Amino acid sequence: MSSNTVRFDPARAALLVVDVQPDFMEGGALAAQEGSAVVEPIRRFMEAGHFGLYVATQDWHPAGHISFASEHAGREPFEVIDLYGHDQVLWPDHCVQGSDNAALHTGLPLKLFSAIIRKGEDPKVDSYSGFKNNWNAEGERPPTGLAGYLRERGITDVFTCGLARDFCVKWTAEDAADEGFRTWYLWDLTRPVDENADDDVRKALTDKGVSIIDSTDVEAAPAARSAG
Ligand code: VGL
Ligand code: ZN
Repeated sequence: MSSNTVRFDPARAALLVVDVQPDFMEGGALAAQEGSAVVEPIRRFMEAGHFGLYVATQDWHPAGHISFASEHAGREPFEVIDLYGHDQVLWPDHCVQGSDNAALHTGLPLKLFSAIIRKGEDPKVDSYSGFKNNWNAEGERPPTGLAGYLRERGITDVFTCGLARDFCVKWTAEDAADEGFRTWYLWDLTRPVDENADDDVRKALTDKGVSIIDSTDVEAAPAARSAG
């Protein structure tokens, strides 16, 4: 047994698969580095059946979303502006509602998802986390309802993976920890927009109490062994 093996009750554990959508992969509007490389490993990891609940998030913006650089005259993608008192990265137009590249990647076993949480629907507010929008004009971060959904399902442990490592998976994991879930970040099942951010991402997660692990640390969990 690996000394890194993590222990948890599968019935009380959920896997959150964040924004595995073609727009975040090679050829997409906002590609993470080797974004498509997570699809097959996440598929295998889901099919291994370690968890009692599988939830996906889906970045889902109306056309003309405030996070799109195209909405800000004279601005280029990846510039940072102040929005409602917080940094806002301006993105290429991406994950527009109903577009092919906004669909969940069909390489995932989509039938295993009990819920799909769409986010970024408010035209005036960005949303990285599956739990809460970014700050709105009132300085609030309106919830998506995911925390309540997980609690009502008896979930105590949340495992996170998907795209992108330095934005939506990171924010989702941080919020999961803030919501009181024991939170795990499956590093190998993520890819970054900015690979130079890896050290900062690790520190931010560790500071929040999120455990950074690899998917192989879960393989030898009790449920998986007895299922063998
Ligand atoms: C994401 C930037 C903008 C992500 C979504 O899924 O990480 N990043 N929208
Ligand atoms: Zn987005």
